[in-house]
Amino acid sequence: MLRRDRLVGIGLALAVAMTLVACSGSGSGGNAGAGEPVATSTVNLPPSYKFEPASISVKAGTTVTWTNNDNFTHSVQFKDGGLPTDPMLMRPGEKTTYTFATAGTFHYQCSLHPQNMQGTVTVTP
Ligand SMILES: [Cu+2]
Repeated sequence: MLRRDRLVGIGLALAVAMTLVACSGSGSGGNAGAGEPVATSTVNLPPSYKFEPASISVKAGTTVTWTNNDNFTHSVQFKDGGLPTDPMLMRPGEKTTYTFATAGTFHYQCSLHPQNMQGTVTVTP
């Protein structure tokens, strides 16, 4: 119980710190990097437990391909935007695809490791 309370405390502290960083970085536009979507239609899952790049941008009508090069089964599960929410599972060496028909910002996760694996697809008209 004590341990969980401490973890929650650390989590809150991290959230506050990240908010501060985000605020200080906005305006001048100096921090290209972390949050900038990469213009690509392919996402790699290298060892271990990550989408790379985690944030991509494509034009509407583009088919995005995720390739699992990790040694564990992962999935792509959409979280919003009215997209199908059934996880698309990929065993090691497998790939999955999805065609984004309409513009918007779509968040997804690995349904098996949502705490480590989050991604975003920004679809432009
Ligand atoms: Cu996973």
